[in-house]
Amino acid sequence: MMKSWVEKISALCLPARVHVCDGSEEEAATIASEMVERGTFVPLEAKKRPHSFWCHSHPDDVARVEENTFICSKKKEDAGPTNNWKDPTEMYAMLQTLFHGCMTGRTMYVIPYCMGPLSSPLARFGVEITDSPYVVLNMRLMTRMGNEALKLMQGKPFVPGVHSVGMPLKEGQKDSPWPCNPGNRWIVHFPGERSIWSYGSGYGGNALLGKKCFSLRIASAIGRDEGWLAEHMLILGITNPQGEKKYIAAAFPSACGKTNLAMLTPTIPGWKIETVGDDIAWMRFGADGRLYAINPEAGYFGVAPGTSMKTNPNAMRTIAKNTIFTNVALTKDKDVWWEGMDGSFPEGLTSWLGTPWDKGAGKPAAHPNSRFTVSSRQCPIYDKTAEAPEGVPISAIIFGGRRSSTLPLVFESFDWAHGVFLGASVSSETTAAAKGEVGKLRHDPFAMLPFCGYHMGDYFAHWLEMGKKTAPDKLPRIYHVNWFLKDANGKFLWPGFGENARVLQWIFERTSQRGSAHKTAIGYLPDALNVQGLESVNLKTLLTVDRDAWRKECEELSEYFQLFGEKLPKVIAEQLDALRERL
Ligand code: SAT
Ligand code: MN
Repeated sequence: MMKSWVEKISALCLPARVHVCDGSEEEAATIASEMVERGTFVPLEAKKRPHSFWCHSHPDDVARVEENTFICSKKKEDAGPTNNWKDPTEMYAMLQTLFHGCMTGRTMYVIPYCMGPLSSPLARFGVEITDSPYVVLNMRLMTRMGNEALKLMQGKPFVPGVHSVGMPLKEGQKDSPWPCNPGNRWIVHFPGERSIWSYGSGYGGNALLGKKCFSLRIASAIGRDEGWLAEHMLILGITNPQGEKKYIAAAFPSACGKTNLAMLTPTIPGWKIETVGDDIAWMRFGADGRLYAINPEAGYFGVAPGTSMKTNPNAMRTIAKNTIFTNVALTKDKDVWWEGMDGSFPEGLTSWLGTPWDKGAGKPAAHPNSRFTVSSRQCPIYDKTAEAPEGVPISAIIFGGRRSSTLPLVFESFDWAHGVFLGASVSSETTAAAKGEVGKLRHDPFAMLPFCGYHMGDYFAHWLEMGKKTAPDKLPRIYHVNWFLKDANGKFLWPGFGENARVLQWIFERTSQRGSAHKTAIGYLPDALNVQGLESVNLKTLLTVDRDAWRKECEELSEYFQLFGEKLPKVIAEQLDALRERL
């Protein structure tokens, strides 16, 4: 099946050669040295950061492109109002023209890969065809890729994905270090036949098809059909001083701190956090009626700026070697740098644009969406159970976003349906992870707005259905958090990072029927938080329900929910009515 598909794509894209990736170290080393030769990669100083590379993209190819992302379901109403849609037959015909000869002069790489631990019954296979060696090396870190996956996928279904940078090379034409086609980008999903086509971008989620395209957009559609969940969630293990361990999944929009929370170093004595995943969770009910999660990925594609020994020491240790850095700044002595890294800024920086950086220019040296790509196994707190085939049992699900007001630091839902309503109600200020304005408040239900492969109203309904699959006491409890509240002077009210462990402690205790809380109009709020050793925080402001602001929030939500028309589950509308009543 795979062979004939590869031949068909090769006949369409007309590459100069075809290379089936085995995933070996030798293969990666060869590709990396070719990229050094071509000027895409700069090797970093081996004594400081062994086997690591710096590269920078085309200045217009720096983030996900939501306006060029399509869900081509048979019927428009199945893509819903939050996705771009085109008729699949028309789109397919357009893609045949677009991809015709698009790999001329290039190598076509065939990447067999597995999302999820190789031995997991929850894992799924994919094959990405790409003409980008950068994609090959990133997919090698982000997925289980190569011979092993290829062997296991024999006779099993796989999600085919075709990716091209969209820049064929004419005879004798010199390649550019970051080939792409910013004027002509298409990130296309066919959830019906479960396939992906991506053209014109070489960056992140646009090009690494195992990530958002497969593990969220296509997988969410598979999950709806098969009764499981594909979510934009980190997964962490948390152990209390008595040695009791639980797992928590948390959904935040892109670049809102999932990696930092997943790798958190608690400031409270005796507590321990371990990382299962930092971006995506696939969850289904186990035989015991509990919800189990796996992380389909094998690496982190994390935001670099702001990452430091102070904010995320585990991430800093993870990226000490074998890491690809994209769009960060390069130091004189061939190491990497970004805004928010420890210490003073080094002289003689090369900016993410590849040019000498002038401190006075008022522009950051690293792009705000610059990233590191690294294998999970290098994380010093990588959870031993992260590779467990059956996944880990989830005790709590957290939703959150960047909100400067209204949403308190933490609150708990009354029950599953109310929790689903909280997920549907998430809004967050936009970040540099997607092309477009930064800092603008937008609705981002379940942090899945750019990643849901079908109608968002049906997605809400699917979540509600999931809650009926087991006994209520077996369901994870659902929370909403907001680390980003600001005071009147625009200063953050909560210190965040390692101190977020205090909030996780309350959640941990609540799921053990211990933490105390009082009922409010919006949910259960903590009676108290462990703030021992924390310098003056205004807990009162962090844990209040501002009724006027919440009434406005309801008006806002009521207007937003109209977008889903008939597809808005009645339960969600009722939850909103009930909230209004309580206010
Ligand atoms: O570029 S990615 O989609 O992988 C990053 C993100 O937006 O979460
Ligand atoms: Mn993400």
